[in-house]
Amino acid sequence: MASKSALITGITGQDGSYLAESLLSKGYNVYGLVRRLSSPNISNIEPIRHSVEILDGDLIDQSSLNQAVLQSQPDEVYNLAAQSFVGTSFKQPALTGEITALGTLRLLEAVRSHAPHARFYQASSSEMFGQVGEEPQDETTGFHPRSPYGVAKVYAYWACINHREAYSMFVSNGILFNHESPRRGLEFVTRKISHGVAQIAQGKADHLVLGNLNAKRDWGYAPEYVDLMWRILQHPTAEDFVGATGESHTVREFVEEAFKVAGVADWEEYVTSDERFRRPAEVYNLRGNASKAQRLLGWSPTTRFRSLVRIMVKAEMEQTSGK
Ligand code: NAP
Ligand code: F7E
Repeated sequence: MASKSALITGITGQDGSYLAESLLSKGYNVYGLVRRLSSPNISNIEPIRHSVEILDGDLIDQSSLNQAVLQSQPDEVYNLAAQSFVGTSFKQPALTGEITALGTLRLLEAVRSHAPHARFYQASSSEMFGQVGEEPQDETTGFHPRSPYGVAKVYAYWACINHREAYSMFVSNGILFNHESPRRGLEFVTRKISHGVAQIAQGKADHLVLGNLNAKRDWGYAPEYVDLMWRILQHPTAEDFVGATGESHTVREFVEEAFKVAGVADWEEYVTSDERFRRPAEVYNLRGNASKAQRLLGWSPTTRFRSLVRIMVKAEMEQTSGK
């Protein structure tokens, strides 16, 4: 049987790079959409850059998406590209809407025109739940987004369902809770902490400034979540699934555990909280229920909170010490 082809938008990001590796190991032909930057940002895909086909394109530009779909003739499309940082979405709300909301619609339209039988995965987010009215959150929980990012993801989520219903396309949402790794961007809180703690442990920094230490998140390990994305598209019918660990912890607990792993006592001496890193509207508490994914897809994450912190801090200590 001929190999399947997959088109990944956001291949240079955390999830895109893990997903590309996973699909290559399954024998897929992998195409990655990459936008033009003044300095290329390909460190995450450096080891596999010769095994994947890079296509120029931007979620803001319809014709580049049409071309990417035509060139790749995908069996599966994974839409992982987004302006994905909630903090920036408050500063650049219209750009976030252009990329994260309308960009998804543009890609759906490109697939509808040029590969209507392709299966389409949308990177939906627990940030859509926002100000939650029930705990834990699952596929039936209502949305109350609390940021321009969350609002844009709600638009994209419904655009996907509308294409599924209006045009009988195979479009599925993965509503994934936070998932992290050493490839996480430095501005996200887990990586900011693991990086900051490693710097402090090695005497290269003497403090770490954060925002709201009381926020709670359901943090999982990214490589396990890209496996869920693939499983969602192998399911016989297009449906939406939550991906989560079912456990939530505060930012403060993440900090405490990270200092413990790094072997630095008295974390409170190094960490301060500053308004600069607080958001105009906060999502205080998220915890997911992934029992549908467990039941129908056989997916359950195995990396728990303390192992995740350990993976991230150890990777950072090695990098910071130049090993
Ligand atoms: P990420 O590391 O920030 O990666 C985002 C990717 O999108 C990067 O490859 C980026 O390219 C690309 N991109 C941004 N703007 C673009 C544009 N205009 N056109 C084309 N590509 C563009 O994000 P991630 O953590 O891997 O997350 C993947 C997806 O899942 C995102 O849609 C995110 O919103 C969503 N999500 C993430 C989580 C999580 O916890 N990680 C949870 C739920 C949902 P550059 O390298 O050029 O910047
Ligand atoms: O913040 C608090 C902050 O920026 C987590 C994205 O992948 O997951 C991510 O969004 C929490 C928030 O991630 C700092 O206020 C405290 O309550 O790491 P984050 P996020 O906003 O949860 C979802 C599921 C996505 O879909 C998004 O794309 O931590 N916090 N102090 C801080 N956050 C940051 N960034 N920096 C701080 O100093």
